[in-house]
Amino acid sequence: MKMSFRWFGPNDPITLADIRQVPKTRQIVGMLTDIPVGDVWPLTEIKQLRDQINAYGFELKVIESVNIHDAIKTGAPTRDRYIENYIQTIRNLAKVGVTVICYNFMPIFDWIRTDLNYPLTDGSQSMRFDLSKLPRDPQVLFNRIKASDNNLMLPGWEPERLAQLKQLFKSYENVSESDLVANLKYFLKAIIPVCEEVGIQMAIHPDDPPMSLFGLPRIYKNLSDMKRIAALVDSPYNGFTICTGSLGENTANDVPAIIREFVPTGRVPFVHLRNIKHIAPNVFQESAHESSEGSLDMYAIMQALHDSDFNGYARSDHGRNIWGENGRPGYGLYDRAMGISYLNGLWEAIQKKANN
Ligand SMILES: [Mn+2]
Repeated sequence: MKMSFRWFGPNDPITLADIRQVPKTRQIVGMLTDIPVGDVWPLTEIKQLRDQINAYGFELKVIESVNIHDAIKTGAPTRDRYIENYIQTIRNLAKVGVTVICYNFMPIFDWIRTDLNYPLTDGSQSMRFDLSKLPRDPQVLFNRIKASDNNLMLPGWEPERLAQLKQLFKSYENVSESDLVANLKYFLKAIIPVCEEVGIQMAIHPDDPPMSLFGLPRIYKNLSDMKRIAALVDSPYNGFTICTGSLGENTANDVPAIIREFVPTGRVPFVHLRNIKHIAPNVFQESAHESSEGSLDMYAIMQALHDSDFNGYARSDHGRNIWGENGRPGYGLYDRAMGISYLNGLWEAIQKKANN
């Protein structure tokens, strides 16, 4: 397991010098934040990013995310142009040594929470989802999210794109779940041969939360969805990100079992490790990583990864805002760093026990 840390580039209040002090973490999960969704990522900018990251002794092997234009997801006539752009971005990323691209195929919103700075009883703040608090009008949710982003760009909530929210929703009006699957297949059929050629594994991220909201279709919610996606293009380059939090948000999902079934297939190059606490049906909040703090058994999850010989990239996922840090919701420094130490501790113990 190669532990990594997600970094949002030079505008991230967390610096590479900060991250360098997190033990046993030598990978940066990077992205370019200033490229409009659908445009080609220029090679010069990618090289610049890699050089910045290398200068601090980190590797850049994983990109999260290269987001997918809605024309591809809706199957609009313009999609081929955006797929061509995506292929060029894949080629450019391969040139600097990237081997994994995390992406998602969620309509309009990358992820949804109803509260980004929910006060926990210990004085920290975390993200929370409560279905009963979801406004009927997505614009109201967007305004609420914008108002609580601590003035930091939130991935997947780009104001330029979401300014056209009504129009975006209209473009999905006739897109059913099976249409969305067919559109994913069309996209994968076009890009996976290039991925095979240049050695980049695609890793789709689960829907977050794994349920339909605002009437939008969702296609990566559970194990059977994974089997369906895997069969669309039968190639190890058509891979998955297993996000323990996103999948764990549905209590019916057995996350260690999903790991045990899918990691041995070689289709999982990237894992997001976080805990969530179920409060009531359709109400959860993001907790500290420790098993005792949430509803997921992180020890069982790490054991499942170990037993499946997981050798890919992992990162601690969303943390709380603690110790007065006013960071990007989910992406502060302190709690993610503590999460890494905990996860590395579990991993070391599991490894030593197995080798005895
Ligand atoms: Mn995730």
